[in-house]
Amino acid sequence: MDAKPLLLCGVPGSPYTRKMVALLRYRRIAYRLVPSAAGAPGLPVARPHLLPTFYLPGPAGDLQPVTDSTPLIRRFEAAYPGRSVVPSDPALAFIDALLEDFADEWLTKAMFHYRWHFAEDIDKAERILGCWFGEPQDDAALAKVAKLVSGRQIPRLRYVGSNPTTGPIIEAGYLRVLAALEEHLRQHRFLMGSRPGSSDFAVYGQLTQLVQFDPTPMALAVKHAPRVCAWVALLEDLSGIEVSDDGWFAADAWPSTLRTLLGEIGRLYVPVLLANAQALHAGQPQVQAVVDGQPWVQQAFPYQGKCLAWLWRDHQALGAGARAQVDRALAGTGCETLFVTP
Ligand SMILES: N[C@@H](CCC(=O)N[C@@H](CS)C(=O)NCC(=O)O)C(=O)O
Repeated sequence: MDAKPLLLCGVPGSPYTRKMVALLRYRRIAYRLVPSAAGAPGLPVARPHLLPTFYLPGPAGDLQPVTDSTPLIRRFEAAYPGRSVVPSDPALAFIDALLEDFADEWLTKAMFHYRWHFAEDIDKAERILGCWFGEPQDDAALAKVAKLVSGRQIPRLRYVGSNPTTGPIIEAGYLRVLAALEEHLRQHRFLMGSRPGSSDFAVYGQLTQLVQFDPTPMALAVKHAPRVCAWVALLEDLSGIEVSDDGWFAADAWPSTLRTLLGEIGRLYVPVLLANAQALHAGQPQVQAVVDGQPWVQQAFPYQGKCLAWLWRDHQALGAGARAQVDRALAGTGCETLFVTP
C-alpha cells in the first residue's frame, strides 16, 4: 500500500464504520470517507454489500471493494508502522482479539435488538438512518426511505438472534457488560491498558450506537455507566494522544476487571458460538443453546462459524508459554470451553 489516503465508504449509523474511522484516526492513517450507504460513486459495490467498504488497490492496481473490519485491521498493521492496536505480548493480543470478536458479534446483537425492537428506537432510527441514503430529500421521500430501511432491517433481527425468547437475555447481558466496562474504566483508560487495542475500537463501534444514538440503551448507559458514555465520546478521535511500548497491561498484571469481561463472553457468546458451529456442521438451520441458564434459539449464521475457526487458529498458533497464560486467564470464565477438543 502506498501513502495515498485510504478510501472508504460508510455512514455514522454503522457501528463497524465508526470502529474503522476511529481506528484510522488513532493510527494517523490518512483517509477519505465517502459518507454514503450506497457505495462510492463510480466504484464497484462490495458483495455482500457491507459497511464500511474500503477501496484498496487489487493486483492490477485498480481499486477493489474490500469489507470486514477484523482482517482489515491486521492488513493495516502490516502496511502502516507505528501506533499498533495489536498488543506486543501474544497472550494479551489473543485476549484483545477475543474481546474484539465479542464486540463485533455479540454486542451487535444488543445494538440491533434495541434499535429494531422498541417503538421509540425504531421511530428514531427510521427517521434518521433514512437521511443517510442518497441525496437530500423532502418529507414525503424521506418517509418512504424510512419505511424501506426499517422494512429491510427488522426482518434481519432473526440473523442476530433477537426474538421473544432471547430478548430478555440480550437486555440483561447488555446491562452486565455496561457494568463490567464501567468497573474497568474506574481504573484504566482502555481495555488493553493505557493504550487502545483492536478490541477498544470494536467495543467503541457498537457503543456509538447503544450509548449515543438509540434512546432505550442510551438512557440505561447514562443512568448506570457515566464513564462508559464519556469513554465512547473520547474514543472517536485519539489522534493526539501519545502512547508508549509499555502502555499495554503487563503479563503479570492483567486486571480482574478484564476477567469479569471474559466471564460475560463465556456466559453470553461462547454457548451461541459453539451451538452455531454444531448446527452448521450438522446442516441444521436452527441453533439451540442454553445461555445464562435460559434457552436460546436463532438461525444458524455461517460467518460466526468462521469467527470460531479464527479463534481456534489463533489459539493453536500461540507458543506454549503464551497459551498457558491465556488458558489460565480463561479458566473458569466459560471461554475455556471454546478450545476443548470435542
Ligand atoms: N464483519 C463485518 C460486518 C460489517 C457489517 O455487518 N456492516 C453492516 C452495517 S454496520 C452492514 O453493512 N449491513 C448490511 C446492510 O446494512 O445492508 C465487519 O467487521 O466489518
